[in-house]
Amino acid sequence: FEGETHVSFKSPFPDVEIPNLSVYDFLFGRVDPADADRPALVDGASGAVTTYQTLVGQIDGVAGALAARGLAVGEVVALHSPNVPAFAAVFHGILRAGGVATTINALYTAEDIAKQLTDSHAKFLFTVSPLLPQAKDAAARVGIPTENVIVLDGADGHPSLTDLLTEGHPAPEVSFDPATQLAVLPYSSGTTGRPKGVMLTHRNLVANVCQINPRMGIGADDRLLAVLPFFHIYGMTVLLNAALYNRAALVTMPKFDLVEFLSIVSAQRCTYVFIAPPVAVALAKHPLVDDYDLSSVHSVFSGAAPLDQELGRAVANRLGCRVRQGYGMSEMSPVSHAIPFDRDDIALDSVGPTIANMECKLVDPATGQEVAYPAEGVSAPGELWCAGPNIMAGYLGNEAATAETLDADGFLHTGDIATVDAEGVVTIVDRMKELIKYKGYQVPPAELEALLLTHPQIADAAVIGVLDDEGEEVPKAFVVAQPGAEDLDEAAVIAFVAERVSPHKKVRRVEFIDLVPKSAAGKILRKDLRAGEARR
Ligand code: AYL
Repeated sequence: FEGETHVSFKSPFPDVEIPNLSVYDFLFGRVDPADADRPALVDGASGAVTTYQTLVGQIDGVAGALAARGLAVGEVVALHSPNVPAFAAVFHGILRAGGVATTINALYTAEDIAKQLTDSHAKFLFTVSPLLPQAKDAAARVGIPTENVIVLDGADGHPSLTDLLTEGHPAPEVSFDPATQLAVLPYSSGTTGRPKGVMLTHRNLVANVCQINPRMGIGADDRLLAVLPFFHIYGMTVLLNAALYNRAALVTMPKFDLVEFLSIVSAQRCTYVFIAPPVAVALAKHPLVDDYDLSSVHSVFSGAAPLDQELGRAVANRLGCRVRQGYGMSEMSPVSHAIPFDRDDIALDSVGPTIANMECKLVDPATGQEVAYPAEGVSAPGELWCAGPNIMAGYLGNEAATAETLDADGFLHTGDIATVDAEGVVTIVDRMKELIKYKGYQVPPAELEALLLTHPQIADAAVIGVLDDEGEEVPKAFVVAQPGAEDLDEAAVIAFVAERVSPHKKVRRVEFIDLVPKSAAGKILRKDLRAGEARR
């Protein structure tokens, strides 16, 4: 057969060297004295600056305080906070002490938090006072004592970050192998089921910064707008780690609000703005944008969900800046593809070439055959499989899910359908896995389906992502009502879910059906539900 050879494709870029260092040694092992007074973090709202020297002092202090409280190498610490400057000190302090940071979505309910604390075996929980009610509730459920719940900005009965730092413990001497030692445990539902702990090593995180760095064009004079959450892998690697590696400044915003966003970008003279696609809609279309001086911005970078080409172009034209797109997955630390900053010729609806040190293939999900790499033009579509030094070690305590996702040759099966052109530029064309993305956040349908089934008037349910009028993905529930359930309507189903989940996981569309389509093995046939949507 044709196409049996030369089916996998390597990054078009030369391999980069990945130093065998811990994340701390890689980022902060040598801070040039000339960089010590540069701003590392700027609080967007107040303008308060944390310099590199101050940051490193705080990281050491947090590491020392955790070690003094008995944290051992490999133990897990949860970090539950929106983007505030102190996030960086705590995150890197945990890693500096040899701890593993499990970052928790700031939107989560107490139940979501408790699940992650239990699954990850977290010993400490860092949070902020506005999130304390749900954090406290979760900590109590899993038995984390009050003195181990540290509230960054302080709260009665809890240690604060200032308390930890004034104890003045030096950073502990720890030794571990960066290639195997876990650094972080973000949660992702992957291709199927509930959220799982994604085991990323120090090497995974160091590698991904080295792999993307030559393509991002981040310099020490850049001021990056950090509204994308550091608790999610996009913010963690592309903002927190890549920016600090380059001695750039991170301008933090705890949550998105258009007016605040525009004011901060303009007042702080941000140069590089990182967004998910819904923000691009506002930047391209909202009249308010004209009221602000955004001339400092040279680049907008979008990732986490598909960017529409026209929309990307409209942002570039309106702001007079570059627009680029990246693609990846928590399980890849996360970036595998990005349009390089210095390439204006690559279509904006593509995700660019494969980054350095990676190899990919496309596999036809129907036949399991590898799709031939095109001599010219564009390949047939196939599931994107990726291998490289940024691929996770596996899912925590879940060998079955790990084996389903990571094959014996080291390829991660992304669950996304892509094509590749003769130059190696990849375009994501579809998603075959269950996962729904709402504003770039993960929504695992399995979680919503299980919740819907707890409703006494619901006999069966299936959830998929559908596009709303703006072309944004939203969760839709297909519901089979119990016989005689007369007052169960769309509003009732939406309200039932909304009362029990964090806002990004709300069901936003409901359709009543007679039977959920299932395979002989009982698997929901999401393809059939999606095909029904497409026919409307
Ligand atoms: P997770 N286009 C289409 N789908 C995308 C894109 C994109 N550009 N980026 C992410 N996805 C979807 O773990 C895709 O289905 O990581 C993928 O499997 O929350 C899933 O989101 C992974 O969701 C960057 C900046 C990557 C961000 C990221 C995304 C991290 C999101 C590279 O430069």
